[in-house]
Amino acid sequence: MPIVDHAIRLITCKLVYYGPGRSGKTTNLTYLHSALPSGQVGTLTSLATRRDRTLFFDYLPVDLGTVGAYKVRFQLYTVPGQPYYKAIRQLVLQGADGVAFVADSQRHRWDDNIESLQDMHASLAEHGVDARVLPIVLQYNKQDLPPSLAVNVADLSAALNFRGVPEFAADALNGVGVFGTLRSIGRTVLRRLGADDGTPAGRRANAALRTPACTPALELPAHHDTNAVEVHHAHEAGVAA
Ligand SMILES: Nc1nc2c(ncn2[C@@H]2O[C@H](COP(=O)(O)OP(=O)(O)OP(=O)(O)O)[C@@H](O)[C@H]2O)c(=O)[nH]1
Ligand SMILES: [Mg+2]
Repeated sequence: MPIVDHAIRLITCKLVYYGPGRSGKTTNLTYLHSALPSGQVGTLTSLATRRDRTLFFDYLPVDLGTVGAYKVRFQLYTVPGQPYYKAIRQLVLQGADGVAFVADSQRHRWDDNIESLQDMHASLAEHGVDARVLPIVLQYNKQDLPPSLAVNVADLSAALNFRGVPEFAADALNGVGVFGTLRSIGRTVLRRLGADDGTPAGRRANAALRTPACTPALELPAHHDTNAVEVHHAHEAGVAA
């Protein structure tokens, strides 16, 4: 659940980039760190092996404007994708308000994507999180590679997107689809926060976020995403950019 601090009017949300090893999770954060204005982005903390594999996690705080009178901060984490870091993945995933699943489009990674998605669902279930209500977006990364090496978006979607969540074609190395992915997951998380969860505390806490004027409009430079392809708009209807 996002943390809403009414005293300093700050909403903090945890977003986790999940996916198989070497799919490009760290590359997403590296791009965001280099492309966002310094006032919006904090220090990128990476705990990596000598060969640049994520060892524990990467962490990047980003401020993405305001919703109503509240400042919005996203704490972005990546999990280590290598199979034997399962316990660390579970730790990092705990308490996530939303997940960006970064799939590797390379043909030889087909099974790894499916396995990683299953692994994520199993971890969520183990912690009592209903994956059907947790905001998730899919990113099909490395779409810059030629068709001889990369699976096309339609086939990836058919295999991975059984929930019909928002999905993005990406080339994270060059930033294509990176902001689109973050904007989409961020908006979904904030909309969920603004939704009436039925509890008195939830109603009080979220009232400020439920007016039409508070439609989440996250401050991310649009021009970086001109080549981005959002494949579906399943959960995006009626939401301002
Ligand atoms: N061609 C291409 N290469 C990419 C893309 N994104 C990432 N890579 C490369 O893929 C490799 C792995 O990227 P990382 O971002 O370290 O992958 P990761 O998912 O963080 O990997 P783990 O930390 O081991 O889980 C690096 O060599 C990147 O340069 C992309 O969109 N296209
Ligand atoms: Mg990594």
